[in-house]
Amino acid sequence: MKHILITGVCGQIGTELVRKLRKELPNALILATDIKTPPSSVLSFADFELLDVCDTQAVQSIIQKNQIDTVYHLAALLSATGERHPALAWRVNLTAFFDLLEISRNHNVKMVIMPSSIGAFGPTTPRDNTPNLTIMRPTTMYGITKVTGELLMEYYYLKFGLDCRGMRFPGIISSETEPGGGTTDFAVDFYYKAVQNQAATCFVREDTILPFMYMPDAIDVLWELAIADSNRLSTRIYNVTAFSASAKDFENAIVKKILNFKVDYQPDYRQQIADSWPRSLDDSLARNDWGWNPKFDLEKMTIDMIKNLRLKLG
Ligand code: AKB
Repeated sequence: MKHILITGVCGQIGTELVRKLRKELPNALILATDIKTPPSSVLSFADFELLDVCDTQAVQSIIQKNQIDTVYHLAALLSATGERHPALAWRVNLTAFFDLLEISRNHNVKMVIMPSSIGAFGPTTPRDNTPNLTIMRPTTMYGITKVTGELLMEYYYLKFGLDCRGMRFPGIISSETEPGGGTTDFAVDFYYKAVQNQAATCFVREDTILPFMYMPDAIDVLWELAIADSNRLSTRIYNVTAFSASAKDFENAIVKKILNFKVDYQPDYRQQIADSWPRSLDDSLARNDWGWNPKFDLEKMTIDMIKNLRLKLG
């Protein structure tokens, strides 16, 4: 029986990952944790304990007590929040992650899965069809913690045999839990505003192109990479993407379904972050090594998002 620990379960990914893990592993111990109490949906799929990932003693005690063998480490500050609180981003995204890796190797954890991000790239990275292995000089604290986290994962795998696996997620769009503090959050906001017949204010220019993925695909990435045969993995960290779109492309896709939707573009400090990230990713390694293949493009996602948000928001 698997004993799984999820940190940061209250975030955008965690709230949906628990459902998938429970479906795939009905008999597993799934221990979801966060510094705040989760929505009731999480509690119906997993046990829950309050946990501050910066409290090393508490992390160690939870891992030991529950004989954890697999960790999904989702606790993190996103890019825009990280720019406002760089020291906290370092502590949560990196110091706590380093401590978690140390605890894992010393207490029989077999696998650690941690999402990285397109934020790990920087302005000197080739921005189109960005390769898996390329220049990585991020200029945000978020990016610095993500690229360093990636290096730590490779190190712990090579030196200690800890099976670390990560994926560089693009902007993730979900109808269930709203993101908090990311640079790609504008796209999610468009859908919420459109369904409530409100105009959106967008904090990046309309021609800002970034890679994106719909949450059901992101959950598949997390599951498929975790169960992939280790012998087939040619790297520990994979680029993954579904489609690239500009802010205007999102607006146009929504207007096809909700005719009166309007966006006011008012770029702020997040424009500079977006401009330092890839416009599109080469994820052929993930496709070749473990069969990654997204199901949603912008149009399919837009139909599903609007349907789900109408049900949710009435
Ligand atoms: C963010 O915008 O910070 C995240 C990410 C791309 O990592 N959504």
